[in-house]
Amino acid sequence: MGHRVGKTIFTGCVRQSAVRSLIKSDTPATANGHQYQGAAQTRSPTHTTLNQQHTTHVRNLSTKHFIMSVHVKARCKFYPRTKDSVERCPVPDDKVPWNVDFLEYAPVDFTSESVLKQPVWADLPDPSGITFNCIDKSCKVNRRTYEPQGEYEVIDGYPRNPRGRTGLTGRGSLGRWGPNHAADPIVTRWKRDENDEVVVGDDGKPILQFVAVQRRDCGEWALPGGMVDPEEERTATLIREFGEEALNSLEATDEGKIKIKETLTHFFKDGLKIYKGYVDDPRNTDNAWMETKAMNFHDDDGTGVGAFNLHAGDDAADVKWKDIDSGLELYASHIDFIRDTAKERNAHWEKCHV
Ligand code: RP5
Repeated sequence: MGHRVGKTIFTGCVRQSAVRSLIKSDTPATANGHQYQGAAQTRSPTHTTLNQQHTTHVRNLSTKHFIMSVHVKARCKFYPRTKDSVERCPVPDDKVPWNVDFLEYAPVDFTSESVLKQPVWADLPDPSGITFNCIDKSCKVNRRTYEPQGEYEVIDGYPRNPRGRTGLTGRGSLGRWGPNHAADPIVTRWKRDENDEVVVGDDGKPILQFVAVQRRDCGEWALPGGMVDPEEERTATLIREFGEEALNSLEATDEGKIKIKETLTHFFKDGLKIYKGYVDDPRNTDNAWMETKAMNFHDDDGTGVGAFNLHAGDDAADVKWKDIDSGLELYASHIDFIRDTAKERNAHWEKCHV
C-alpha cells in the first residue's frame, strides 16, 4: 500500500470538463441491472466480431471472471482525500456501461497536484505520447490490462476505464494513465484456540484468518498490497509491501531486514492465484484505474509467517490477523478476494445472523 500514491496530497486542480467525445456513447443500451458482460453489443460489424471474440474468450475463464460487476466504490461521491471538495458527477447503476447513452454526463476533471508535479511514478499530463495496451518501451511501464478482454479502448488519446463511467476524468491521485498495477498478498493461517486446536465456525468449517492492515489514508482495513514498479517482479512487490506494512521492515535492523526478506522470499515462492483484473478502487477515474493480482499464501500449521509478530509500518496505521467471514468490511474490492480465498480453502465464510 501507498509507497507511491498513498502519500499524495490532494490539492490539485479541478475543472468541470466539457462533455467531450471521450464520454460519447455510440452503442445501444444492454445493461442488465447491477451486472453486465464486458464488451457488449455494438452496431458496427467490426465491433460485433470483437465482441464475439471477447465472449468466447470470457467463456474460457473461470466463472468468477465471467460476470464483470459494476464498480461502486469508483463512483463514491467525493474523491478520496480532497476534503470533500471534489465531487464526482453522479452515475446511476444503469448508466455505468459506456454502451448505454448518457447524454447529460458531465464528469469533473481532476488530477491531484502531487501527480501534476511529475514525480517518478507519474506520467506526463498529456497522454498523447503514450502507446497504450503494450509495454511502454520508453519507460518500461506495463500499460496492458489484466482484464480478460485483453485491451481497453483509447478515445481521442485518452484510455477509457474498462468497467465504465466513474463521474470523473483525469487521473485523480493515480500516476498512470490507464491501468495502474498493484499486487496483493493474502496471507492466511487457521484460527487456533489456547490448546492449538483449529477453531470452527457455526457451519462446521475451520475459520481462516488473514493479515489485514489499516490504511493511513482512509482508515479502512485492507490487504497489505502495493504498486508494482516498472519491470519489477510481482513477488518482489509482495515481499516489499508485506515487509514494510505488516512487519515494519523499514525500521528493522540490517540483520532483521535480511531475515524478513529471506523468510518472505521463501514463503511467497508458491502462492495460489485468487484474482487478476480490475479493482473497484475509490481512486479510479474514467481514464486511470487500479488493477491487481491477488495471491494467497497459506501457513497451514501456523509456525512460519503465521507465528510472526506483526508490526505496522510505512502507510499502515495498524495490522492484525482478522477472522474471515462475510461480515468483513474492507477497502476497494478486497472483500471479493477474501471470499474467494475462503472458498478455495474450504473455510468458514457465511456469518450467521441471529
Ligand atoms: C488497491 O490499491 C490494490 O488492490 C492495492 O491493495 C492498493 C495499492 O495501492 P496503494 O496501497 O499503494 O495506495 O486498489
